[in-house]
Amino acid sequence: MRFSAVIGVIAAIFCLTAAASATVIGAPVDGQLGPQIAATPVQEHINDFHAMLLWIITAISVFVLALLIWVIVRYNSKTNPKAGKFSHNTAIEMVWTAVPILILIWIAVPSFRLLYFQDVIPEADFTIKATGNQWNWTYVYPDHGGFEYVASMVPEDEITAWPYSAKRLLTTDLPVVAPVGATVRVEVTASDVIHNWAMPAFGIKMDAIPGRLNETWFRVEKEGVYYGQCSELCGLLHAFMPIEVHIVPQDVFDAWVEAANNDPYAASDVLVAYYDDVRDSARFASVR
Ligand SMILES: [Cu+2]
Repeated sequence: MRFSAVIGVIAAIFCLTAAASATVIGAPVDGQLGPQIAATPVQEHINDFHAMLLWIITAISVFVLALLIWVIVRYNSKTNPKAGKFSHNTAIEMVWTAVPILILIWIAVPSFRLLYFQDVIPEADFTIKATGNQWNWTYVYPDHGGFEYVASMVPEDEITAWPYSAKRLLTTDLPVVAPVGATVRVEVTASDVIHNWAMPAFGIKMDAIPGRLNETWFRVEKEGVYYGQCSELCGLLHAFMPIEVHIVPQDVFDAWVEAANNDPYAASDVLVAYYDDVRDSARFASVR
């Protein structure tokens, strides 16, 4: 996992420079290789599986390349002027049938295990319903009084004045908020055409289909801001309906829920106040 460690360090450096207030964890990084840093157990498993596949395909590619070079060097018309007349070798044919089957079984076992791990939702603490619209997301918190709001992308000219850390094409005016360590079930659907609720750091890419309710889940152990995007081509402004998730301590979440039940469109003030607090105490600590 040295590869993901490198990504982690890059992400950490990025966070240090970008975090004016809220800590951005789940976001793309300039020059990034490989997937985003894993924020959920699902994405951790995906990263492990990805690393395993990378070793396997590298070994196969190197082996095939070596065979090709050997054949080119050893059996060209100069070094091997008199070609052999045989056309079968039972032993080698059995090997080249059996070995790929064994490799596929070796891949299939962890692959199916991962698939079920993603698919079977553990006992959830609460549910968030995400509905894709052309071109924004509607969120409902049915277990917290059923408040509802529409999250739209913050336009580029408003990014610099945004009250907490904001990223071009990724920040939404109202984020999804969840407490740290909570198991959250996400119900995903759409109102018009097919969209996709995708959060790279969570290992989620779930189709949002009109008339159908898909389910997925996440559990994030690290407080911070995570970004995703619609990942199913849904029309003209497909690239401009991002997803922003804030993972906050339980008491901040409770305060946000209370505020959202009064007015979801003003509830972000709770987050702004919290990030200001964190920033001030960080400053205070560094002064001391
Ligand atoms: Cu889309």
